[in-house]
Amino acid sequence: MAQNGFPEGFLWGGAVAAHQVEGGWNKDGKGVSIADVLSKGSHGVDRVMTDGVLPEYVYPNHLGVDFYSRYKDDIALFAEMGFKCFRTSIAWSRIFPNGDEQTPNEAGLQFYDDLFDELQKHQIEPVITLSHFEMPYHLVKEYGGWHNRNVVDFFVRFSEVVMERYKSKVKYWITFNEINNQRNWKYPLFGYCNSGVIFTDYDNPEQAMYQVLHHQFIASAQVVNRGHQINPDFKIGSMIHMMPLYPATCRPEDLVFAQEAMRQKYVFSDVQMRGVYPAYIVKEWARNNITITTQPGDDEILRNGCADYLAISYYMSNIVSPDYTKSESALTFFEGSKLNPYLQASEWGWQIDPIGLRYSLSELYERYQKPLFIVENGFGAIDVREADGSVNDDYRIEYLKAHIVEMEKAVAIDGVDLLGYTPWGCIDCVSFTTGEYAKRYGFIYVDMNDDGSGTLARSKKKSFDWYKNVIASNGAQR
Ligand code: BGP
Repeated sequence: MAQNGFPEGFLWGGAVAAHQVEGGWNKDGKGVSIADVLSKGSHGVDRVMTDGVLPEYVYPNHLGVDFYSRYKDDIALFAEMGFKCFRTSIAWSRIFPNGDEQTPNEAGLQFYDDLFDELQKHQIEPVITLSHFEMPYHLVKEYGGWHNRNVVDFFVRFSEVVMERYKSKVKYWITFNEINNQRNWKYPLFGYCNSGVIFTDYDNPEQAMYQVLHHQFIASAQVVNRGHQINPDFKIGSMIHMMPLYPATCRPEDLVFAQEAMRQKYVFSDVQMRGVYPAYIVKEWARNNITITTQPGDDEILRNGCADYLAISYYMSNIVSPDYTKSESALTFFEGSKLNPYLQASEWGWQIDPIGLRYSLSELYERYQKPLFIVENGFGAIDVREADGSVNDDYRIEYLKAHIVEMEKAVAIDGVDLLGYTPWGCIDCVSFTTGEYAKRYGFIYVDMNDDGSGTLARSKKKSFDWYKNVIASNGAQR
């Protein structure tokens, strides 16, 4: 191990998702995906789930940042920063436009072949998410999304097709992006995009959510299993949105409340990492009269499909207490939480907590004893471009630096086996929660604005050279 704490071969890189960067929403046979019918929001979070009937310009994902045609130039910039890996997703609707066809769309498969070849040319390892907040819209309309068990088979077939096709080009896979975020009732958008289901449309929303999840757990386990048959060297991860929930005070009631709240996150990784539903959730279902429809053999499928590593996104922490009401959480990301007096928050109420990252890594590593991968972390901000075109994003550098310091402690002091680090939105892209271009994360600025103006030209922000140095020194210079 290198003296600075990061192991040799540590995967420094960046992350995006297909629907937030690619654009080309109807090119080369691509079908309509759920992300294509989400309207733009505003500074707050009010993206509208439409039926694809609004005028085209209000759908930011139709254009993304035109990565579909500009990926070669963008990858050259990633290579200039020294990226060892690049995380993106495969748009399911490029491969199976409706989701339920027998034959995949060759043009869609070819696009990712070319993309992976380009990465390979620069020795950048792809890290590929199979489901990142999008699915063919047809499966939502005709099948009711992931509430319908047939969707499991469609997803497994899609996954088999791409894992077979790219078995010599892609080693790191992730089944579902932030599978646990569906539980964040404050943002029904997460559940909708992950599963095509609005849980509150059901009489028992909790039961509907767990039914959806059971199907996704089964699908994920089957994909892990099939993937290992296709190529035993594959590393297939599950992923959660990690947001530690701290007790608001040292009052024991607060501690137990926070512990129970955390289980609502851990249940997702517990099932995928251990292959069995934990006792606390079985008890919870019994208490709340929740019944999940399963099929014979499901337990075995789960047991035989444990993920190889746990990927996490990490942006913030929150504090919770049984005393907090829903309305008090207006300023924070999480329902039932308040602003933490010891932390600062971004304009969107995302509370900045680098130490929480170290805490999270240690907790998760001790819980599962399997490698971890930070596949998202970053600071969304409204960047100002100076007259000379420069963007002095010192706040972003400061945020990332502080997180890297804590990440190193997790590796060097706590002994966490950490595979890599891919800051979110390494190139500016469409914000997921707000649908805006204005909320930016990138090292690379994209000239695109929410009023539709902009040339889509790329330029380097101050953080570009800073991150390049971080990577070149394997994290020592930051
Ligand atoms: C995560 C999602 C990403 C990304 C990120 C930042 O939850 O996995 O897709 O968008 O959050 O969120 P936002 O773009 O809303 O700022």
